[in-house]
Amino acid sequence: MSDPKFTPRVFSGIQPSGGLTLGNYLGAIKRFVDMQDQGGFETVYCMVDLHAITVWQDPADLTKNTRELCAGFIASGIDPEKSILINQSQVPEHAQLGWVFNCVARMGWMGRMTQWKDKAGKNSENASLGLFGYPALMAADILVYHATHVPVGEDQKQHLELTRDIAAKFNHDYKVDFFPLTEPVIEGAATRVMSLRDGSKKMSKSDPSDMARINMTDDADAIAKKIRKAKTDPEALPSEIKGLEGRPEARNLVNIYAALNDQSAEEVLRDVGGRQFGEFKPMLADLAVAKLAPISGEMARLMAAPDEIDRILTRGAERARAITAPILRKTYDIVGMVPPVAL
Ligand code: AQP
Repeated sequence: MSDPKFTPRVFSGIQPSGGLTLGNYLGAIKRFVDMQDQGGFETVYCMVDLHAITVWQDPADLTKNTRELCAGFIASGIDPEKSILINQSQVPEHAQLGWVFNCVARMGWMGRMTQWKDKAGKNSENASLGLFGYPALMAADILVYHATHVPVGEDQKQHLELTRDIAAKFNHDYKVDFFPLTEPVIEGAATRVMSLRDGSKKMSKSDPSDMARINMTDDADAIAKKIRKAKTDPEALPSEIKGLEGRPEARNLVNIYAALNDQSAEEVLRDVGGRQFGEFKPMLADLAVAKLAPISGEMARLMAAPDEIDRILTRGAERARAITAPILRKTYDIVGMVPPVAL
């Protein structure tokens, strides 16, 4: 249960580090839309461009990907009137609180993050300082809104735990009860969509193989081809979940089907148990095209008017700053920073 002292507020973000994938859609954006529409929360959704540059981004691609991500949010059902839609760099309080949290978080905490280990790999001496500090900025993204809930995919669980650790350490060190202990919301049949080529690897927008992922901008032919070529095993589908044990690729396709069709994996297996992949894959491809084609069509329409996207983001930043500026100022007061005075 979240602390009743805090306004129920949802924050989540996605990096404009490439085109949106089906993993981002099922693991994150679909949940963002649900939380917006269910009511009871203020919702803030962000294109985390400052996070994206922790690894090299071509500037023109970053601009395009940020606008395309914004189009993807809106085409998927995020309403910029109901939700606050922003890109991180237009709301400077994210980076400013991020600096304070760089001074609260400990090196040892950061070094234990699996995303850091995965992304820096063996060449950590050559990784950016920003990549190491990524989770402190992510904590600031969330806590600069006093967000109480954060919908994310399974891979972000550890960063959410660190966000709670940073909030707790700040509150403890300064003897305040200022930052909430945010709840992760990791729900649905596809909290971890896997690569279509390797069931042990997450589907990722930066995977070098385009066949490993479904992009939200893929057309019907590309979607059907990628699903047809997806790695599977020679067995028929089981009728019960336990029959998916040790079959990560089969499990992944069933989970994708379930999430796209708003069903549980159990329900899907009840219907398709006993069928071969030769039969199931075309069913999945038809479903994916039916669900994704309207979104990609709407994305293309929105991308044809980039000025309108820029206006939405500028307006979003204005609304966001009405929340973030007072929270940052109060943080600075707690830390002991001298405030400006009227001249
Ligand atoms: N495969 C996935 N399954 C379920 N959820 C996923 N998410 C990402 N991939 C999957 C969720 O999408 C949100 C945004 O993620 P992100 O773009 O900020 O960073 P990421 O997790 O690093 O995503 P990618 O696609 O793997 O990006 P790159 O390749 O740039 O690192 C998060 O809620 C995440 O859980």
